[in-house]
Amino acid sequence: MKKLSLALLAFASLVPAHAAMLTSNGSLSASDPTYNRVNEALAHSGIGTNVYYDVFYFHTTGTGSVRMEITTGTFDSFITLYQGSFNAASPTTNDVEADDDDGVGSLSKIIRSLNGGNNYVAIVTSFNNGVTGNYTLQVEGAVAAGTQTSGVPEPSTALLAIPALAAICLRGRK
Ligand SMILES: [Ca+2]
Ligand SMILES: [Ca+2]
Repeated sequence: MKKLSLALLAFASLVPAHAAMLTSNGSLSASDPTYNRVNEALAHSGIGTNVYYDVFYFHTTGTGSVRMEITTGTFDSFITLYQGSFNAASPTTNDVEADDDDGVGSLSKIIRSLNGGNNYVAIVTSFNNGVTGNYTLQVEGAVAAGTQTSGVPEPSTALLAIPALAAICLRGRK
């Protein structure tokens, strides 16, 4: 019993103190703004030239790996990570990484080590133009929900923080 407790304590000390999972159930709809998304090479896409998009803000509470994933979706999703701020009129400014299909099926996932204390913006959109549908976005790591930091026209959809420590422990993720 004592050994088990010590082992748990030792393991718990390896988990980042502020590990959290932010979850948002959202949708791309005809009332969302559109823009010309980037491609995975972070250049202007010649395909997704007029895609609906949603904006999510978060900041890092520590340095470490962060997973940004569309875990459920009714369409071929595309996600882009920006550091600092996002401007739909200049989508190649501040873009850090973009992904089309690294998640399940045609869904998107980015896993990237991020420095603590920075503001980030995740843009959820579609691969093709004119696509609408529901999705779930998860952002997991040393993160906290952020607020709008620049003159982005669309209000941020709320990210809900769900205590993820137990889930992280159970799964033994890094
Ligand atoms: Ca939306
Ligand atoms: Ca995709």
